[in-house]
Amino acid sequence: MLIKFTEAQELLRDTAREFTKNEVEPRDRAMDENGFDWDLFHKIAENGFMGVQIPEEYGGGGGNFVDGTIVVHEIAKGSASAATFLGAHWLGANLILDNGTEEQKKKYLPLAAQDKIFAFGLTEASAGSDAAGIKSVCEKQADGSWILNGGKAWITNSGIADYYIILALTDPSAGTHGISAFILPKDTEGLTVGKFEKKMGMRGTATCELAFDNIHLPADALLGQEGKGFMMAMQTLDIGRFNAAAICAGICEHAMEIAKKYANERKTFGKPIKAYQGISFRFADMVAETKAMEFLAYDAAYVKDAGKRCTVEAACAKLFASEHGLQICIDAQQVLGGNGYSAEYDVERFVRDIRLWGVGEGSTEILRMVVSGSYLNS
Ligand code: COS
Repeated sequence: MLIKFTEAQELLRDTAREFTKNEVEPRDRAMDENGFDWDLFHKIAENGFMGVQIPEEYGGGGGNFVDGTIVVHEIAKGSASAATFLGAHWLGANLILDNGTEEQKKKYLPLAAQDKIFAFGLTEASAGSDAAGIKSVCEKQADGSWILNGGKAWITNSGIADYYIILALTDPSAGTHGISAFILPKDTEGLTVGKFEKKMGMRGTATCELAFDNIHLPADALLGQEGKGFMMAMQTLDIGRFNAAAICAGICEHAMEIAKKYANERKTFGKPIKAYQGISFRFADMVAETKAMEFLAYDAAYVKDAGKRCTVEAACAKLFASEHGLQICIDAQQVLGGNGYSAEYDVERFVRDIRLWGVGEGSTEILRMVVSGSYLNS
């Protein structure tokens, strides 16, 4: 690999890999059937993964973005859902780390680093790709407090989160500059958690509707500057996107491992099926494309760690990983023939799981807009 991990990062990778083998992978099939696994969550928290990127002074592991990418990449090799849960938690926690006042950081980051779950609430039922089209409104009161009305949809970790970072209009006439972010604790009066979505995949993550009915928030619930919420959300999504690319790479590596074992063991016409070029060349493409996914994901994380904007790198990483990743999972399924269609061999689940990344945290169409816009207009 061109990108060289430090010794500490190699140790983190090995720790996350070991944890995934022992604790994560054995539970993934049950999570697909039963939903979010609280027992696994407690183990994730006990092992310090919740706060990998939170500075040590706030009780976290003090890692950087590459460290976070390493963790979700490894965990995705055992469970796409568990990795996606963690990535969504970090989206919320990162918003506080990057934009919070010292008081907010001291209050919330130690909780995020321990065992309180955070979620990032941007999308609404009628505003996904057009993120600036949200309708939730947060009105400032004379005493500086806020009243929040509206709702959210498709928020990963909703229904299980302790804290939501909610994006809402504070000046509906100001477009993207009229959106602000707020910290909303789960037990706030006026917050209703709706039904859990029945999803094609990623069934080990919780996804619900949220409704806000005249929620009274104190003045210090505002996160970052008033009117800067859209930009903060976009910066956070950049991080979400390169982590999503790493999750895709992890899912693909898991699918390929299962397909490789099968290709070695399964015989047709007197030979293991790996002896046929129709199968072996498939593996060549799968290996090459998965390597490219890793490069793109870690490259974007490195750019972010260097303190630079990584919007294009992150969009390229997720665009490539979501499209090629889906095809790799389908190809791995094909290697297994009829068995690939059975839940017993797991790969059908990966096809369903990875499909999320063609639409979540920036659809492939939005990512094409981001990349082509940056290239053609520069
Ligand atoms: N980092 C920092 N700033 C950013 C940014 C980023 N990644 N992306 C946009 N901005 C800034 C722009 O620079 C611009 O600032 P100024 O007005 O000060 O110049 C502002 O934010 C508005 O940007 P833009 O004009 O590009 O906004 P658009 O409404 O045209 O939206 C897209 C742009 C389509 C790219 C955005 O809405 C998007 O990413 N949509 C998908 C949302 C998504 O991923 N949803 C999934 C749900 S989250 S699970």
